[in-house]
Order: sequence, then structure tokens, then C-alpha cells
Amino acid sequence: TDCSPPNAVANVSQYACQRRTTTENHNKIFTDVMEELAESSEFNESKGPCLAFRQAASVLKSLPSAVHCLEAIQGLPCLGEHTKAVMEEILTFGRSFKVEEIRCDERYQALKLFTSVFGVGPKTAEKWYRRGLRSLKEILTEPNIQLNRMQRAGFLYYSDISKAVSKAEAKALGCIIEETVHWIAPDAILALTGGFRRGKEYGHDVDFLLTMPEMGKEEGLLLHVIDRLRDQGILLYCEYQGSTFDVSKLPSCRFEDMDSFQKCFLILRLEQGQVEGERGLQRDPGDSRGWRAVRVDLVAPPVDRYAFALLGWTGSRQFGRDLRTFAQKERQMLLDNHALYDKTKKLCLPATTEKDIFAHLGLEYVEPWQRNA
Ligand code: 8DG
Ligand code: MN
Ligand code: MN
Repeated sequence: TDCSPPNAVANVSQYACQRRTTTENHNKIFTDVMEELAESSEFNESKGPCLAFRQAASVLKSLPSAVHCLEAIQGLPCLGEHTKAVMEEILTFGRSFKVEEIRCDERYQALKLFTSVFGVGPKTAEKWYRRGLRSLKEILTEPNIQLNRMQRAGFLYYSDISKAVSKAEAKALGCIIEETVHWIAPDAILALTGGFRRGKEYGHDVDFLLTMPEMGKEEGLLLHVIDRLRDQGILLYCEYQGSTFDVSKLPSCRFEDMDSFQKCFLILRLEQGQVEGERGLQRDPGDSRGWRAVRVDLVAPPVDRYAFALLGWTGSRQFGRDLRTFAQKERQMLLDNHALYDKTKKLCLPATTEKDIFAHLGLEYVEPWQRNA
């Protein structure tokens, strides 16, 4: 095979926002391993290695073809010695012994299992692990464990919400949300965000952004939508967070994706009959209840922040992280889901579209389906 680096490789940027990454990943055998190593580092609170593995995976995802030898990755950014050693193992033996060791690790297995429950983060998972708990059944039968409301819903709907959501299911939910929102406010603006906006076939939830064309009119909107979903009998769980948005605050320079807009994390009941392609389909008789639970996120920023919120919520997480790093390091600007601040000019740069934000940053526009970094 030809091991000379392809021409394109010479120009790969260290920033995901300067790369185009579709859902077509030619290097999945490497990136799956890197992502497992990143997750394992996260459980060990090794932030540096975690970020390094995530960045390496992201660079490999952007390549136009599969890597067949180490020479082919020469000159690529973000690939450290550690990553290269893992890749060499995979190229030589077809597997990584290091990751296989981790997969067998009792602590890794338990933390991965516990964090797969909606509402359970690494801290709670660690606490349960330290108490000697190893299975979900043990959590549910241990008398001294207090689950919060979100975690109770997470366990109640565990089998449904740990199943991937298909594009057809996301579309069906989009119709339900659209009908509900427009019944309340005919001029409301609704957009699909998250992984499905990036063209993914499957997701862990469905994300939507909504706003009103007139500033301030979005204020009570989300609570109305929630009420209406409840009236329709499809609201299985709702965690609502009111807005804490402060116009006078500068964009945060911390890399967290939490924002201060009003939002809700929902579990909705989706009738299989409403899903395209599932209508009248012969289903597995063991799965014949005719509906499933699906996780849905809704966020409602004021309209003048719509473009920033859309950019942030479309992701991917790695793409968003690199946009913010790029803004800071290369442009002396601060970017988050609310605003873009130019530190040199000492002013906030307004934007009505995502294209405006890329232009302010002096970046070529990257389409949503090219942001799967
Ligand atoms: P998936 O659901 O298909 O697994 O992938 P995803 O759609 O890319 O991930 P996600 O967890 O649904 O998050 C979508 C984007 O939203 C992601 O780039 C992170 C971003 N995000 C924010 N703010 C917040 C927030 O406050 N909570 C959550 N959960 N996500 C947020 O920008
Ligand atoms: Mn999502
Ligand atoms: Mn989400």
C-alpha cells in the first residue's frame, strides 16, 4: 500500500473548526479505541490525557481515508507519542491490548454502567463504586441509596432511553414539538440542533432550539410547551431550568457547555405508529407495547442570542470546544453560547446567523454536517 502522506494531510489544522468532519469516519478502528481511553482517563480525573485522546480521535475522524501505516500520519497535529503507540498496536495486531485491559477493569465497567443512567454523573458513579456497588440491580436494592427525581426517571426508563434514537424517530418528535409550539405561538421559531442537525443517523436524544421573533416574548414559552405536552399525555419526565441569563456578563472563558438560557430535559412518550416506516410494521411480539420513551432537550434563548445558542447546541462538543479555543488563542475573543466578545476592541460582536459568527472569527463557514469532530 501507498504510505506516503496524502496531500491533504499536510494541511490539517489543530482546530476542529478549521476541519470538515462528516459522519463518514474512515478510521473508526482507531477512534473508538481513543474515545474509550478518553473516557477511562475522565473516570480517573486525568484531564490532560482525556483531552489529548479526544483531540487525537477528532483529527483522525476528519481524514478523507483510512490510515494504513504510521508514516501516513506524519505531520498530523494532536497525535502524541501515547496515541501513536496505540495506533501502532492496532496496525500491527489489529487490536489494542491497553484498551482491552481497561475494558476488563472492574472500576471502569462499573463507572461506565452507572453513568449510562440518565442523571448519574461521574461523581455519583464513583460514590456508588466506593460503596462496593457493581450492578444496577444492587443500586436499586441497596436501602441506603437516595436517588433524586432525575435518577429515578433514568432507572424507570433505562431500557428505552439507553436504546439509540433513529432519524425517523427524531423526525416524528420534531412534528410533535412543532405542532405543540405552533399551537401556542404560531410565529415561534423552532430548529432541530444536536447530532441530528449534523446529519447523524442515530442519537442518544433529540435537541431543539426555540425562540420568538420579538425579544422577551420567549420568556414563558417553554413552560407553556411543557404544560401542553403534559395535556397530551406524552410528558413522562420534565426537569425545567429557568433562565439565569445576564446580558451584562461577558462570555465565559471556561470550557463548559452549560449555558444560562431557559431549558428543559424531558422524557417523552413516542407512539411507534407516529414513526415513518414503523406504521403497520410487524414488530417483535416481546416489544409490542407500541410506544417508547425518548430523551428530548429544549432550549429557548432570546432571539438576539439565537445564532450563538444554535452554534453551541449543534456541537459536536469537540467542535464547540475548538471554536472557543480558536477564538481565544488566535483572535483574542471570547465565545460561548450567549455571545462573542472582542477583547481588543472591547465590544460584543452581534450575529443573527451562524455565518456571521464564523465571519467575525475570520473562519471559513463550516456546514452543520461537517461539524462531526
Ligand atoms: P447525541 O445526542 O446524538 O449523542 O449527540 P449530541 O446531540 O451531539 O450531544 P448532546 O449531549 O445532545 O449535546 C448537544 C450539544 O449541546 C453539545 O454540543 C453540547 C451542547 N450543550 C450546550 N449547552 C448544554 C447544556 O446546558 N446541557 C447539555 N446537555 N448540552 C449542552 O451547548
Ligand atoms: Mn443530542
Ligand atoms: Mn442533548
